[in-house]
Amino acid sequence: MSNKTILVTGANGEIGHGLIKHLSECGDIHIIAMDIVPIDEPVKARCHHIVTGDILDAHLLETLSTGHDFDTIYHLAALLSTRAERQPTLAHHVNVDGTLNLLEITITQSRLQGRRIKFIYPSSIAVYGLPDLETKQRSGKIKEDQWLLPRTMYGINKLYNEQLGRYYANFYRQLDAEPPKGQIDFRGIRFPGIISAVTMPTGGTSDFAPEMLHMAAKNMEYKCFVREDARIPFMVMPDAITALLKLQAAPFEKLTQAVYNAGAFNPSALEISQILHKAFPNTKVKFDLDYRRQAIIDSWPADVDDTAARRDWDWKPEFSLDRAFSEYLIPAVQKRYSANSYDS
Ligand code: AKB
Repeated sequence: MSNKTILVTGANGEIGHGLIKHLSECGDIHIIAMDIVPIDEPVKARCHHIVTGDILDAHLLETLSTGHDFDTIYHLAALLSTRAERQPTLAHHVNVDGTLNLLEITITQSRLQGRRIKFIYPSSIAVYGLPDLETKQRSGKIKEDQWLLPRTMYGINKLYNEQLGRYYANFYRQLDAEPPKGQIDFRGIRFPGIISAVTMPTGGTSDFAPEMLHMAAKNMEYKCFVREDARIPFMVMPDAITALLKLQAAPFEKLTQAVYNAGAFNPSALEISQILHKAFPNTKVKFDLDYRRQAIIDSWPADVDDTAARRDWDWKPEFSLDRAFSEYLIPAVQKRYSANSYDS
């Protein structure tokens, strides 16, 4: 990967931090980073150009597009599931209209450059909607085309954006005399909950796992908003970054679908608390149910079938549940929160 120009939206978010760190270590890549809030200094230092602005500002995006030739766009900016339930109209604007704006500049770029531009999109297990707990327990690993009945605004936005991506890649302006076919190479991953040792997520419903980890490491009691038996798939941030980079690098001809599941492990909330208890004996987790957030978790699959990703672009998580905690999460948070080394 040399002399490429990559645009990352939502650059200051959890995935943005890890992705930009990795991209900046990969060689001669020009990273253009955009976020609605000022980008943190360490991330900024790794980028060639920084834009503080809103993806809803189409004019700003057009100006940005005029000044750069993008090879790939990682569109990470989004309002996550819990936040989106509290502000559904705003979520729809940011998640859908923002994505539409990005797809529009991608089409313009492909026309100007006369080639296909990659659009890498983090979708989510929130696109699924199991009707009840019994069905969830019975259904096992969910395939990409099953239970696409999301019950959250965020899940609806993600599912619709996947369709938008397919449309822009295959059918954009299909009634034109010469439709500009195949100019966007849209590739998506339906991510499970992601756990990072470095950053704390905000606004998600899968946040109970990373919150439990960071609170245990800080020796503080955690009120867990889901039941002990709550179970959804998770992966650690390094694997999420690997997945994005592998999907980006995969040859076009090998991809048999636009959007892929990618799994790693799927512990219950109780199992996570037990692992943490072994590492941090003072861990105090109080299961204090928020039945409305639990209902969202109950509608998400207990596990996903990622056969297609394994076959098409060689997806294989490096971290199993055991390795995730023993080799990455626990040592990293221990280091992070060791005496005087943190401020929150
Ligand atoms: C959320 O909880 O909203 C996200 C997700 C599972 O996409 N982490």
